[in-house]
Amino acid sequence: MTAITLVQGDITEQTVDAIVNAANSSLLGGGGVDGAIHRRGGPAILEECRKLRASVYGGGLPTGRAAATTAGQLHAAHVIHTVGPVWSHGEDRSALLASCYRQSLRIAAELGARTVAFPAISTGRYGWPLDDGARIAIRTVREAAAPPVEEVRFVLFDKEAYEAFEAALAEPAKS
Ligand code: AR6
Repeated sequence: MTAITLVQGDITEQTVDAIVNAANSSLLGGGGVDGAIHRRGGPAILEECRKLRASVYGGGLPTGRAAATTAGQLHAAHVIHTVGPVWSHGEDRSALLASCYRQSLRIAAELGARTVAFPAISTGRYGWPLDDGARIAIRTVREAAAPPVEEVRFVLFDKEAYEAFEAALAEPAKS
């Protein structure tokens, strides 16, 4: 069974096989986690993102999908870029948010990753309410994590995010 762990901190400082990036569909970088990953990982990541755009994702990486590149100078072998949905009051986009976790885990498994670090996708600039984002993240990882992934580590930037994930993790898994 895959272990789900929580840490408060900066995802770019983690030593894991794969780090998941809360990217945007351009794959060309941005603020938040995305900015930090490109800054700390160096230009090799952007170079591979450009190649992905030139080959497979000319129209951009669709929301809910994921794609991998090198991790450059980060202490990881891979960065898995995924595009979270922007929060909407009028529309339920939670299936897209769950898809980010599911697709990222699928790619991590294909890459043979045993340890994977996730940020709280969509809960920053994309405005997703933290408690709900945490519940979707934990529920989806419980359902979808499979060998060879042994540990899924959520790396939460601040205390509020950490506590939201702690509460979600304390809720019993639905059978
Ligand atoms: N380590 C871990 N978590 C972080 C870090 C970090 N270094 N920095 C921020 N967070 P966000 P989104 C937290 O905005 O909502 C970008 O511009 C942050 O506190 O990074 O999916 C992209 O290019 C929040 O809880 O991602 C897109 O345009 C969580 O990570 C857009 O933002 C996600 O915040 C994506 O927005």
